[in-house]
Amino acid sequence: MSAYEVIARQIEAKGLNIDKIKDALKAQHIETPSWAYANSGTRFGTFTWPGAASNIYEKIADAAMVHKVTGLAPSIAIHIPWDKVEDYTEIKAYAEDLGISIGAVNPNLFQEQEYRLGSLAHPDADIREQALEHIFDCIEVMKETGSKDLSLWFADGTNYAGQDDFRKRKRYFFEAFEKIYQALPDDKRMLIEYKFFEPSFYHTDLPDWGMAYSFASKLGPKAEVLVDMGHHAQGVNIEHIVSFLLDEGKLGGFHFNNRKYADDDLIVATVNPFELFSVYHELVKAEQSEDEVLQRHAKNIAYMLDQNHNIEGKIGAVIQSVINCQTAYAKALCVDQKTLEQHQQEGNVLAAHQTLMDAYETDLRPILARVRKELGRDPDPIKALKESGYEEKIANERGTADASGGGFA
Ligand code: PSV
Ligand code: MN
Repeated sequence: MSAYEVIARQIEAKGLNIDKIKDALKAQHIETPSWAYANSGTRFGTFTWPGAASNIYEKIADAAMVHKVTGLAPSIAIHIPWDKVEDYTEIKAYAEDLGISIGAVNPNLFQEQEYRLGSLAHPDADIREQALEHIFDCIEVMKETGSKDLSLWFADGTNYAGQDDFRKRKRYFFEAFEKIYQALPDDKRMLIEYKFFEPSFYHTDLPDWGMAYSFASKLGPKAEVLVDMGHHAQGVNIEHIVSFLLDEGKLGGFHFNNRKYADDDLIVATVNPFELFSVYHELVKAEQSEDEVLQRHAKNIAYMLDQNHNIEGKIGAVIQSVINCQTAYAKALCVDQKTLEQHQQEGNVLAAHQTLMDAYETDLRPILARVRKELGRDPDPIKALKESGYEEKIANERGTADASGGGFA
């Protein structure tokens, strides 16, 4: 019996259908971020990588390569103005030619000198207006590229007690959000991303899921919350937040990455794979729920990476993240939900935990290799990248770009 057959039988013995699991895995979609392909670093410095992308065309080509070897990354998120071009219909066509599409559009409201005291919550009405205009421009970019999601993150906050008035800033945000909401076409949505600190160190205007949720709820159905895995205090139970937002119909998207200490933007699931599995477990339960509203909502989530690799090659690191999302999803799909529910109902604490762990501890690599083969991909995407010669090719053609190609420098 092959390794695939052994595990497939083990899974079917739990009453699960291996073909359904494979179908779900084939439909998985992870969006990669344009900024992950460029040279980026920390405030201490930036290490350049041979062949790292320095414009949106190169970033799209790299994202297309990731899709080519994984089969589950058919879109790229862009960040404006890092990815600013004259004609956005051109990059849409370029991406489509390479087999991918333009995903979320991220306005950048944290780099200009004007934003020292904030963007939408800046004390000066002219700066608030400038920030709002930039977001309106990004909505136009969405229309031209066919993007569905406006992904909003704000560095707004203060560094010192008494520096500004919380309540006033909150109201500025809501006023601006209402205008953005109105400008957004009905087939598009705005995702509100929170982050508890950094670059502001005393207070951040949108620090947690509760405040993002409050704004999104008041705005209406086109506004939802985006969960970035690195944007919580240590020890916060992210899967619980995910479950709550799912149940409220307000979970719009993810920024997957991993961290050890703060917002480290490391390769997904390299520090805490169990956390990612636990998040996917909540998602799978919602996807498989008999509650149709919940099910529909779960199927409409934007799964995006948000990473900044500063000591390693860009493309392999993105592929590894995509693979780690695939692994977590596969394990969550292998949870015996019926038995789990039964143990929960009976209050059998240990058996419930063991049922969950049984899926987490199953080595699904043979199943994933089979899924990739059936998608027409190499069973080992990292090896496929190496063997393709793509990295040498771009290093030769592009050379080593300086650190200003987009992304945090
Ligand atoms: C902020 O830390 C953030 O998570 C936001 O999503 C930004 O758009 C992104 O990182 C920039 O790398
Ligand atoms: Mn993010």
